[in-house]
Amino acid sequence: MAHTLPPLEYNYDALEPHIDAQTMRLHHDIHHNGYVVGLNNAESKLSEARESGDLALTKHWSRELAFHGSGHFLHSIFWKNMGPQGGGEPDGELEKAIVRDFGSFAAFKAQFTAAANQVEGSGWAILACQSDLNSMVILQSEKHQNLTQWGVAPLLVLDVWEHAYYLKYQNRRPDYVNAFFNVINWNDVAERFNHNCSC
Ligand code: MN3
Repeated sequence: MAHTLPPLEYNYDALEPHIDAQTMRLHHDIHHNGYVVGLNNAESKLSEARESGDLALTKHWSRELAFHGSGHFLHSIFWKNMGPQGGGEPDGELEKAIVRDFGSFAAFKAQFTAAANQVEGSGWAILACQSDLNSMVILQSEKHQNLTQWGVAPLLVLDVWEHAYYLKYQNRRPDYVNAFFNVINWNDVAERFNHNCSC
């Protein structure tokens, strides 16, 4: 079944001044849509290969499947992780788990910020729960699919590809990362935590 671009649940300018409308429009409508098209294409090519029995390009299409699939799934979370009423700090069970696993919200924020700022090239900072450990972990990914652990469920993801911030922030990725904390929709993060984490 073909994947489709999920609509933004707020206006392009809803995250101003932290993330500008032009960046949101290009990022969602063009970049994210590119991953949806790429994922559908990879799935279709693999389906054709199974039918024909010609599996010579399986490595190529598996790489495409991982890259575009991870791009699609991470962006789908990213848009919902943000909102016009965002910012502040989490509460409830999510807050307790953050304090348990990282020491304090401030310590979590410092590590997540460093992870985002130190991604080499294009990638993401990711707060995830690791079901095998019953705990949360902060990961980096390069591109969309490299450097992950198996078994994690992403809860909070921050895109640090240049397309996510360059129009407004140019080379100042740390300013963009700081601004992201003003638009985090902690309710969405808490819902993912309650749904995915047994920890
Ligand atoms: Mn992106």
